[in-house]
Amino acid sequence: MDKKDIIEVLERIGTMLEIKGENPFKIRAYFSGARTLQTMEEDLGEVINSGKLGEVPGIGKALTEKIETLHATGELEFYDILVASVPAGLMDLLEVPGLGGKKIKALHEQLGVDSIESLTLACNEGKVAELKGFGEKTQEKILSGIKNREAYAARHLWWDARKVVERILPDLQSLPEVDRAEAAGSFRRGMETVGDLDFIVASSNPSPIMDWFTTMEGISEVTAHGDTKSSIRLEGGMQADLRVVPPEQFYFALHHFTGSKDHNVRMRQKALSLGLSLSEWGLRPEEEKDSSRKVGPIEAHSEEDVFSALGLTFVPPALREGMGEVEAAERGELPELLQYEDLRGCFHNHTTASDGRNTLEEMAEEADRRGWEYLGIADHSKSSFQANGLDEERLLKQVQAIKELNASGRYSARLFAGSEVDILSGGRLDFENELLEQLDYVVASVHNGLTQDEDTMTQRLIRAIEHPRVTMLGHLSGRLLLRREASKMKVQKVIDAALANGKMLELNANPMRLDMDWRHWKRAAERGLLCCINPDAHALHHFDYQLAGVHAARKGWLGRENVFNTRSLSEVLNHLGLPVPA
Ligand code: DGT
Ligand code: CA
Ligand code: CA
Ligand code: ZN
Repeated sequence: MDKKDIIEVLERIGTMLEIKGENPFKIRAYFSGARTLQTMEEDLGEVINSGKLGEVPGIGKALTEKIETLHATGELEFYDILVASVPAGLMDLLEVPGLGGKKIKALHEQLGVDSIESLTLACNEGKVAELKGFGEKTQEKILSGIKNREAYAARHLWWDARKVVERILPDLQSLPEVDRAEAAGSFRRGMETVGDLDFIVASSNPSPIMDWFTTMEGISEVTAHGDTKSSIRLEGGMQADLRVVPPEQFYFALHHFTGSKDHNVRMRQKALSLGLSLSEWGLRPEEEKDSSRKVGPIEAHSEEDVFSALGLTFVPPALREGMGEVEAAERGELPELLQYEDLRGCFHNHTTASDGRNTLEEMAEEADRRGWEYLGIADHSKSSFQANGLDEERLLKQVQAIKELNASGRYSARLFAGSEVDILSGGRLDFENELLEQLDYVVASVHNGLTQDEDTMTQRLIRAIEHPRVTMLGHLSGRLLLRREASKMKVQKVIDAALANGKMLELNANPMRLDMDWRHWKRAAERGLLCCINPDAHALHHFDYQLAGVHAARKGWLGRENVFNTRSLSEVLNHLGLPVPA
């Protein structure tokens, strides 16, 4: 093992000892040993061979032996044992700038942080800032450090891609050489995660556009700079391609690069069945080999034209996943998709009573500001103690407060008193029926034991669905996109149970969740499953998440009629079995 690697091992030993809270003198020995090696000018191998390592100031006997072993064998039992004794997630935290052993120890002991994921959560909840020796600044630094670390991960949340597109696209569109510009690819299809951005531009003068794109602000690397195609990496890690095509090709290129591949394959097959050939360049009659008759290409002045040339109605980008959209467009049977404006309220929201950042009143005010007809409050239940879940007494107080606010006429949005009740590990709910009966509705969610085996989890969820007081299940799979896998379960069985019991499933609109996944919604909704799109808001601006939820719903072919919270207040009251005012 060479010097550089040995230094790293020594530093990691020091850090692990810190995390374990070992003797500070012992810890310091490793860090100062690492520093000594760093500044040592002589060749480490020579020093060792001449037997003089032990004489170097700052390197004691124990350290000398370890360095010599590492240098000779590349291994050290002491190190291996230590590594095995520290939770793996804790060592990941070292990759966050500003975090060393002592801070990690504090985070682990005082907040139960054991992974990047739980650290992000603790920061978002403001808990890190409250720790002694941390503060608001440190918390912010940690959060941005985590973001940077993720930056080079392969995919990005649609929500984050959207911010980048909103920054770049208007500037691109306003360049004088640009006729038209769009962001295509998975972003345009509203995929929950996006690999790279694909900008398509119509212009007959590409060169200045290429120059602009590759010298834009916020670029960390230009990976390709061609005549009509360039690729960049942005600060933050996201990659973007830009293609310039002649104006007459624009809609064919836009369609092609919007994808998906499966959709494109179906479209090309459809074209072939009509004797046409479809590509990113255009649509033209297939070459007739034995004919001298030349027929010109078909023009498209909009994307609609591309579809109608194939006898298809327009397929919204959200549906272009090869899930039968081309066949449905042939028959003119595409659904009228849900729109953001259709939403009239939502039901899964938190306040300062549990782990939200805004009070009940602030949330109500925001609902009014957004013109919503109703707002459901569903704070955590008592078993979610890490989220300051409400016990019976605090929940009843909140129910009372909500009643009083409704009676006061202060807000035009009707408030509903609910709870996000934990589904305990056997499927039992966190509150007794007697209490649940006092609520307007119940969102039942899993927050612990997410790694149960498939059958156990399926049974657990079904039992919750069968509980008479449960209105809907929250964030079915518990996945956190790009961070945490979905819990294993037999989704179809859960959907069957929801249908049999007339219960709803949530489409959690948090851009990191988008759960239940849109891939299940098409068929489930066809069978009659009702969807409720909820932001799971922990702060006022989280209501914006509803937009991500609507995108996911559209990918699941959902229309207004499939979504509970598009309904009017009186319909909602009816559904919940509550009296409708005259
Ligand atoms: P991403 O970036 O991984 O989130 O996914 P996309 O869908 O944006 O994929 P990308 O960026 O590789 O390519 C953009 C679109 O271009 C893709 O959706 C369909 C089209 N495309 C790219 N390569 C192929 C291909 O080999 N065959 C076909 N049929 N279409 C392709
Ligand atoms: Ca892409
Ligand atoms: Ca691409
Ligand atoms: Zn939850």
